[in-house]
Amino acid sequence: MSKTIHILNGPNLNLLGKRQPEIYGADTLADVEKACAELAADLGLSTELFQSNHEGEIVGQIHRARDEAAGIVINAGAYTHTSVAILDALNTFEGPVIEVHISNIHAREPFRHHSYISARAQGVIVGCGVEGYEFAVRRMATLLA
Ligand code: CA2
Repeated sequence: MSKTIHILNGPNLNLLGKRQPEIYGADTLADVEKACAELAADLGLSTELFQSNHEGEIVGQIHRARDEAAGIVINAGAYTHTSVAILDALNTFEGPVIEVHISNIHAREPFRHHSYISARAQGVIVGCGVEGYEFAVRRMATLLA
């Protein structure tokens, strides 16, 4: 059976492609899911995409990933900048973690410059648009090989 990568998305990312295309682009989360699944299949992996607007649900999904996923790709949205709970959950996961941000958080407001998740991540991809998710899947294939 192929190894599974969980691709976790935080609050408001369900609106991808529907609002603020000047910041987040025109692709929807369903487009991201399809592109990542196709790429993962080419690399001998599978993906499962999850999105929630609730911090506790993201923590719960990280707990499920402990049994179900070989690696985690995470864009925690605004929780990136606030959530010790998500960092603590990621610290219970044994596989690699790659953090993704669609926008360049370092070129935006100062409160977006700090990420709690980066302390746990093997890699961080920012400012590459939704293509960053595919870069993360590719990197995950290297880390899991
Ligand atoms: O650049 C990113 O990927 C962010 O994680 C996106 C978060 C933001 O709070 C982080 O600082 C950076 C916001 C997600 C909002 O997603 C939307 C997508 C489309 C339309 C409206 C919101």
